[in-house]
Amino acid sequence: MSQSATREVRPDGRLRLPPGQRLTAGWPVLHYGAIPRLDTETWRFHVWGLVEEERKFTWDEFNALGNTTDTSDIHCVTTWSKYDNNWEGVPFRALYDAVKVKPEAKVVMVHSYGGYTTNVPLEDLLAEGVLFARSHDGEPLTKEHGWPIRLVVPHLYFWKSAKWIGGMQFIDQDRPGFWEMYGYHMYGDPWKEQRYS
Ligand SMILES: Nc1nc2c(c(=O)[nH]1)N[C@H]1C(S)=C(S)[C@@H](COP(=O)(O)O)O[C@H]1N2
Ligand SMILES: [Mo]
Repeated sequence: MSQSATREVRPDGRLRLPPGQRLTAGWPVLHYGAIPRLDTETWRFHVWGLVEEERKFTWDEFNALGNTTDTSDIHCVTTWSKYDNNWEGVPFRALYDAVKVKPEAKVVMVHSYGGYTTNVPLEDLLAEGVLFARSHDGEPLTKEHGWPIRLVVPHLYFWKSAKWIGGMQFIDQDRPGFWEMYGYHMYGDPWKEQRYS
């Protein structure tokens, strides 16, 4: 990657490459534990907590919520970044509109098949570019990258982008997810280098 690429400036005036990051050409695979065995017949997306009605969406119901594409950069806390990822899937906003979230809900505990969790403020999930991605650069997600669907939260470190996502629990107070319990930052803004707390 050329020097100029790493000095690129974003429309908001911040450097495109957050501090302490370096560009990678490939796409590393990073997760704790084994890849869960899933199939779209039995897959469900469970929504519970501070919502009017608890729901379990089937694969078809979930995908019928809406469709969107977004291109964004990945910033992993272990210092690799990967530019221009083309994602396609269900926008978070479509799920949000479908489940009638109670006003007390402030945070979402994201749950993945296999037991991984991560906490994200509701406001951040409603930001531009947040989606449940089924495909990356025009190809279905591979198993190691989160098939059949993963969360993508482009403006936070990539550990918030849970692979093999299976549910969201709406809660009124922030609490740590899996890596957050082991010292990762509760929020994780790459431009503020909120890596560990
Ligand atoms: N379910 C699950 N999702 C996860 C993780 C995990 O361990 N389990 N690791 C996170 C971390 S730390 C990173 S950096 C990214 C890596 O995604 P990738 O393997 O597609 O690059 O997934 C995130 N999502
Ligand atoms: Mo990570």
